[in-house]
Formats: sequence, C-alpha cells, structure tokens
Amino acid sequence: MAKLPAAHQPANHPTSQASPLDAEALERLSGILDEALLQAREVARLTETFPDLSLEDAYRIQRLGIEKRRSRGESRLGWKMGLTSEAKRKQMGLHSPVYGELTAPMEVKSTFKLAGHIHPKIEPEIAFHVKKPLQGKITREQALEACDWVCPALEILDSRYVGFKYFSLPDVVADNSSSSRFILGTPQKLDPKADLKNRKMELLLNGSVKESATADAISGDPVESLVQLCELLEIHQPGVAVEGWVLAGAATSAIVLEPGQTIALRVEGFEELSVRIEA
Ligand code: OOG
Ligand code: MG
Repeated sequence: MAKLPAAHQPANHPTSQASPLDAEALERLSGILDEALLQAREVARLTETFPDLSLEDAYRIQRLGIEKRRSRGESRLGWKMGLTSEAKRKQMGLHSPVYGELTAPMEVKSTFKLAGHIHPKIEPEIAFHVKKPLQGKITREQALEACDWVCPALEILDSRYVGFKYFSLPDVVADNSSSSRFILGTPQKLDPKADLKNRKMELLLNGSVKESATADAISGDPVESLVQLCELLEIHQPGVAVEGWVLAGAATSAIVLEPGQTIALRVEGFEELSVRIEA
C-alpha cells in the first residue's frame, strides 16, 4: 500500500483552492495547540474556526509547533506515521495516512504518568531505526537497507482537541498527528530478508489480550510506512530526509489509559515490552 491516496496530492486536495492562511494566522494557530500541549488543556479543533484549513497549511502549523519545541531544547528523534492501518482509520473516521515528528523528551521508559496529559490512549506499533537518510521516492528494498534496528513500540497519543475528536485530516496533522509519548522495546538487528508482516501482535491490558492483529495490518507491511513517510515528506517538506526512529503506525485501535494499568505488547519473535500507568 505504498501508493498514497489522492487526497495527499496538493492538486487533488479538495481544499487546495482555499487561500492559504497568512503567516500571522499560522503562527496563532500553532500557538493555540502549543499552549494546549503545555497546559494539558483541550481546545476546539481548528477547523471550527477555519473550515477550509488545507492539508498544506496544517503541515505548516505542525512545523511551527515543532519549532517552538525545538527552541525549548527538544531535539528531533525521528518521525511517526499515523492512520496506516484500517483499524485506526476506522476508529478515527479518517481515510489516509499522516505523519508527525518525534522529539527526544517524548520517549518514556517503563512508567508513564497521566498527570500533565489530557486524555491519553495507547496503541501497538513497530519502530524502525533509519541509519542511512532516506528521501523522496524510494523502494521497499531501499527502506529496508537503510535501517539497522527494528523493535516493537507502544505509542501514547493525546489529542489536544476536545474529547479526542477532530474529524478532519488537517486538524490532526496540525496537532502533530496526536502524538504525545512512545516506548521502544528491545531492538533487534534488521535482517532485510526477515518477514515482519506475518508477525502476530498482541496488546495486553493487565495481562489479558485486548487487541490483536498481524503486522501486515500496518500498511500491508510495516516497512511500507517508511516508503509512505518519504513520499509524504517529499510533498509537504521537500528536502527533509528521514533519519532516526520511525513509528510505522498502529496495527489495532488504541485503548484509553487509566491509573494502575499495566500495558504490554507482544510481537512474535521479539521480547515483550510493557509500561505501567500511574496517576
Ligand atoms: C491519529 C494518530 C494515529 C496511528 O498509529 O495510527 C496514529 C489519532 O489516532 O489521533 O498514531
Ligand atoms: Mg500511532
């Protein structure tokens, strides 16, 4: 499923005719989302005020938000893909993949504290470590060759929008694709011949399997998420290369976090990964 839906091609985007927002408006909107992030406070979705917000402007808002975080000392650790599985697209009612950026403080280890977050959810993913920068139109084989490590990962999402509801791609994109935190499992050397797509993935809540899928739920094959990420970056941030950790997107729908839970992820062939949720 490397081919991107037409919605991502600027010429085909339904709102591409809308006049782009000026620099001041983009700055203001990224400020609203950044304040919401810092204060763990939900805000109205941007398309309530700007129904014509285009995907291009949404990625500009995302970038401005990342720049603010960078100026606070957050370095880029990699990227995340979202809505790469049918389960997630269905859960969120949206039709095509999106990306966001990961910064160093977003990585957590064995404990996640809910304080300072709005309404976090967790979901099961696969993460690749891209050693050789990737850019533009690439093949699956090039993506595999560029990676040195692969591991199971849990992503913690925390939309800044009221009720975790946004209904449109531009809203979620502007909000750095709902990203909040992530936890990486024990990495293994990536064997380019290894078949990842048939691996069973199980998300456990307090020891019981809550969601399961095979890894091919993610873009048909998780490595295809890397191909799609390069393609999306070429459209929305030309000249930027993919390097570092990349979350390939969730294989199943996400579950709501509550204090006292233990969440684990089992991916066939990898060590189990778990995180304890505290108030
Ligand atoms: C959007 C982000 C989706 C994934 O892995 O599919 C995502 C959301 O669910 O709010 O990260
Ligand atoms: Mg995700």
